[in-house]
Amino acid sequence: MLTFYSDDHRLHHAQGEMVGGEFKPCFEMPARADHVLARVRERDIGEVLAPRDFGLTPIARIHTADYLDFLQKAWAGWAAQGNTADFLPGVFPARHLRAKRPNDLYGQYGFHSFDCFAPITAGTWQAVYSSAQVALSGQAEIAAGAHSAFALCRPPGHHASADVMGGYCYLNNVAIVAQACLDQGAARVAILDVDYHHGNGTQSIFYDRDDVFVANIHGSPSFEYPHFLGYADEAGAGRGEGFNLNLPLAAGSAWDIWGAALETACQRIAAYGPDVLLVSLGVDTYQNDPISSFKLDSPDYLRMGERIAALGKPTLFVMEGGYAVAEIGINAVNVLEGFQG
Ligand code: Q9C
Ligand code: ZN
Repeated sequence: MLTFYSDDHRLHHAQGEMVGGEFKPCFEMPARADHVLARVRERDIGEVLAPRDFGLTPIARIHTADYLDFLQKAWAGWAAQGNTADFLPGVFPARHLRAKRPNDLYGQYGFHSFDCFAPITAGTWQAVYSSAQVALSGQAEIAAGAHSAFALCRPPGHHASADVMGGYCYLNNVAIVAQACLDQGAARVAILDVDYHHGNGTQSIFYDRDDVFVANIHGSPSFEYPHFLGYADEAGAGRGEGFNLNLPLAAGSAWDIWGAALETACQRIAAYGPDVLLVSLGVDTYQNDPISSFKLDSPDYLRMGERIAALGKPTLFVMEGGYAVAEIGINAVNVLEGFQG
């Protein structure tokens, strides 16, 4: 299968994040994409292509104008105030406050964030814009008749909702692609999110819709990030009722439990009968991932790909998380090789 990739991901390399009360190097780092790309080449799964530029229009189908305006202007405004270090938010319109968008940049950052894990740097906008174009280029390949493609996105996207960033995510690449599929004539799209963390952004974007079925397998929010979404009783709302499936799992889950959840998700996807399948491919379910608790081993990712392939749908894999940097390439490409058989 073809892989889409842009070097622009390198433009987003933030200084750090809070871990155990200390400011430590970001887990979400450029080396992640480098390792995946190296493995794609080593295993020779297919050509690597630069993305095409589809512009802002498909991105604006998912994200609000205010949000995109903030993301594009934030760094320049921050730098104009004399700052040189990363821009991070610190105040959010949580319960008991008023969610009215302020005029100042710092207030707007809090308004458009749910945590402090989406820093803005000089190159963040270009990196996230190109990451979305990588995803859209994969979508175009599927729309042109390919059975599968791999969008090697970085930064990831599944924690970002229509107007709120967080969890290393700014633009929701998989959601942008799902909407592009629909806009080009697909009637039903399924998203299978296998990242260790619940894809809260993706869920929220499609929660009241029946044209995108979203299935998530993840560490339960009862103990794991993002803490405030991802429970099993979240099944969709309004006409979207029954079109969201959450399979939260216990800490320490290994392939026996994880694979059973995948089986459940795949049966629901098969029953939905999508025209296209989009996989939010996070490999932070790996046993040696530094921020996760699941116990998947590298060969398990081959089985994951095999089961997804058995759905028989045109499938776009969209890279999300995975922080065991040395093994992220092996695990991600194992899914693709398992899929290809
Ligand atoms: N102790 C993705 O995998 N970490 N994002 C918070 C709090 C944020 C993960 C840690 C994890 C975000 C795309
Ligand atoms: Zn994750």
